[in-house]
Amino acid sequence: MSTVGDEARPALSPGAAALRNHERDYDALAERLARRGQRAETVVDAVGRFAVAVPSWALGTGGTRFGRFPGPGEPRTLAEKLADVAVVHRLTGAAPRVSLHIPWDEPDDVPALRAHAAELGLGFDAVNSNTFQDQPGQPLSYKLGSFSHPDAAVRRQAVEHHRHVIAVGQALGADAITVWLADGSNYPGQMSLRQSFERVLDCLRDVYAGLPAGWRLFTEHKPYEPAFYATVVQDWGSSLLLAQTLGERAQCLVDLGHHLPNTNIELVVARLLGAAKLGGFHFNDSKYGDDDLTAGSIKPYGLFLIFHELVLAERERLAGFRPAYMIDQSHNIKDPIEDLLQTVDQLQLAYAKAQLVDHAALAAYQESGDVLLAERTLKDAFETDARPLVAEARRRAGAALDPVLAFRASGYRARVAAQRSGGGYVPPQSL
Ligand code: LRH
Ligand code: MN
Repeated sequence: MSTVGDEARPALSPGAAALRNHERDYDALAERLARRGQRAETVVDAVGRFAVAVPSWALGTGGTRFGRFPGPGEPRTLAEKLADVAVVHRLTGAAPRVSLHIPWDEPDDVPALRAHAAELGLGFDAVNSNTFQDQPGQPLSYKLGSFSHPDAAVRRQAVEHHRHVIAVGQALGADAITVWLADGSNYPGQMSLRQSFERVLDCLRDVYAGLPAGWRLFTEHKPYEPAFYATVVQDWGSSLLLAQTLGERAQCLVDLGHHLPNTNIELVVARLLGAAKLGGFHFNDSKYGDDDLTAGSIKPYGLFLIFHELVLAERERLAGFRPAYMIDQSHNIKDPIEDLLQTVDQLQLAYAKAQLVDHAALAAYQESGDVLLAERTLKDAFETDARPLVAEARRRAGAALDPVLAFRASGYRARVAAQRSGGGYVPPQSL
């Protein structure tokens, strides 16, 4: 990439100026990495292969029990949600799939939805069941649980729901189901701690037995909420027990927000990787509880350390390593599309930095017991400004150098705000 003196040239358009700055930043970083014996191209290619799924439930404004502050142009239909996901994919080049939540986003015409998604260049990732709410007309309530419910009829109802979710997913071309159960208790004595787990395992066995060929079942643990004393699948150990008992197509899903403060999540990831039971992620960030904040916004070093474990597994071609990368966030105060653009960027960045670890040096320092230089080897990668590598990967994918600024410049939100309040539908091609 050649650059010449600026003074002779007329002022560049903002786009051209941004590209020129990017090229200079990229060149400078590539030169610096080369001095460290690293190839910028290798990282750009790796980032180019990274992809994450967008949750169908995060395109509208999220809220808390205290309130929700909806923004302009909220998607009203699944088709409009897909249009918004297509915008995230177009600007990042890394969000080609949607993870649906059933029945929140139950398609009324599956073939039409699948065709519409394909037109938009989108596919479907793991589908999510929901036995944490009662639906209108539902015969039996999940108030006291679903798979762990004392009443066998409620458990059967919940198993039937999972079979339905799998059928919808199969028709959409998905190949996995995520099972997060709110099952638990609020008071000591309310629920048998062992029998509730046995009942969950029994029901999961029924669901697992009906898994289509090539499908996986992800168990998602969570320490509390909505149960505030004991949650049946409370931690990674409980999730791993289930996955190991069910069979090789059952794996554990790690939602970053589902860990008590100060939990070493990268250690949990390393344990599940070692057991060939890491099925996937729900990426987000949190300060206190399941806050569902933007990934990388609170603990960016923690996110990097998780990706470090993933890159090690990738490099070692670890058995069973095929993680489903998905986002699970609640966009309470940021524009949902902008939040997702920022999230994908943060995930691409953490992945790029993890690729920059000098793995040979790290292994040598670990083996020789050089604690400080081992730690510094990780920090050198984390403290490298890898943004030009991520921007270059996006540029090569025909996406935006800076997705958030490109989205703002597109005026998409204003357009959909006008259309959706007026009842029209805005095709994403109009970005
Ligand atoms: C539970 C959870 C689960 C989803 C829900 C939307 O907290 O993380 O993954 O079903 O959020
Ligand atoms: Mn989740």
